[in-house]
Amino acid sequence: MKRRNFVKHTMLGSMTAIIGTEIVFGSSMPQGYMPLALQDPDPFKMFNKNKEMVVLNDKPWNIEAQAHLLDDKITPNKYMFIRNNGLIPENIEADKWTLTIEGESVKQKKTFTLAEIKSKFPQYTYQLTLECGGNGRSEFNPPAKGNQWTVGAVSCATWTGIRLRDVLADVDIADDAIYIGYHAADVHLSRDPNKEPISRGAPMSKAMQEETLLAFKMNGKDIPLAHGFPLRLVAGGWPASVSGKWVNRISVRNKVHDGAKMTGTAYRVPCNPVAPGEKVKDEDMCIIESMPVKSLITYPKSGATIQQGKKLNIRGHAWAGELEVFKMEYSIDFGSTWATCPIEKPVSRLAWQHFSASIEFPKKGYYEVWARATDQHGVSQPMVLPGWNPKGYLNNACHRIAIKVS
Ligand SMILES: Nc1nc2c(c(=O)[nH]1)N[C@H]1C(S)=C(S)[C@@H](COP(=O)(O)O)O[C@H]1N2
Ligand SMILES: [Mo]
Repeated sequence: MKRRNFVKHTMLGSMTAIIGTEIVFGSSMPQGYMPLALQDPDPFKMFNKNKEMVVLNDKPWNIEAQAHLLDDKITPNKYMFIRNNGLIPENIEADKWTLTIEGESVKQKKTFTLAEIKSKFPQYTYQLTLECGGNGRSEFNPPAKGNQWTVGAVSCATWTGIRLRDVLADVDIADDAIYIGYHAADVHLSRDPNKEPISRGAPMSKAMQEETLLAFKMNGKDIPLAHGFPLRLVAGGWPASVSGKWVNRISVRNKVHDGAKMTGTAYRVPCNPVAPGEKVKDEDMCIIESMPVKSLITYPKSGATIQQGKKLNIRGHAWAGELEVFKMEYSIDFGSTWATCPIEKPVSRLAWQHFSASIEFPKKGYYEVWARATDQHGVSQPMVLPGWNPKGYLNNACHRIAIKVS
């Protein structure tokens, strides 16, 4: 077979695979023609997401869950939000994937193949909470630009990989290292190969934590493409933007990493509170580190109706960045009084915790159930929107659901 025909043939093969049935007159399609069925891809099929997931943007793909979809203790792929800053890399060849450790603080840069990474270092599995720094952005006023996440940009899957610190220990690193920054294979929206969609990082102290992984499995399987196949960083408890997907290079820096989306208003908030809408100088902005205490009622779905005299069983999760949640409360009277309910210990550090309560309502009518978590330092979720910031990060206000008793 001539090479051109071969290319055409394999293309037809992969198109058939995606469409799911034979393209009967496929050999008559003009070369380079994209069948209509593939022109407007179905994101739910493409990413294996549940139909109730909400697409916020398709260039780049950004998809969030709804509270009731996050009911599982371990988030399955179909309910995991997708946050992309650029275009998902294409034609990844996992058997040719490498990770290079370089940067000012690396005396001798070193490259590992994915196979070496999997065989040379001990593997660990942790359940880790990943929440986008912009989760809850839609509520800020004046509004903040960016994806209008409501409550669904959070997940807690199990991640398997090696510790970043084990790889770093295998490389000759100078004493002046203070930060790491990741570089990845995704493509800038402009398709300019000299631009990176995002290149963030964390201080050495976070990079060296036991739970900071270079992961190659999610929930026991290869990481789905949209979530960083074949290799991603997972730094639970910090804004999920630190958890670089499709990672192929890590810079060990002798200064705070200055990659794309590390500066200006990106993933930074005013170091001190400001009035809504106020302009904030660059030097008065601080990088977001550990995420604040937060919780989500995942059952029932907001709007549920129950019969009078029946108890309502609610459940959900709570998390607090690097910290543990120590107390969980709910209110059915718009925050006037609160009742405590049990909160489970995390299965491992940086995993979300589960709560449940059985609620009695005094009479027929409309109610709201509000949930409030408190972290180990005694800091609670605010009932209303917390501090305004230019990009609408860190909204950890109490989650609320509507209930009718009939
Ligand atoms: N290479 C790369 N890594 C990335 C991103 C990205 O656009 N490119 N987005 C980051 C952001 S902002 C978030 S919130 C998380 C989302 O992870 P998920 O899509 O697996 O849920 O990935 C982070 N890692
Ligand atoms: Mo994010």
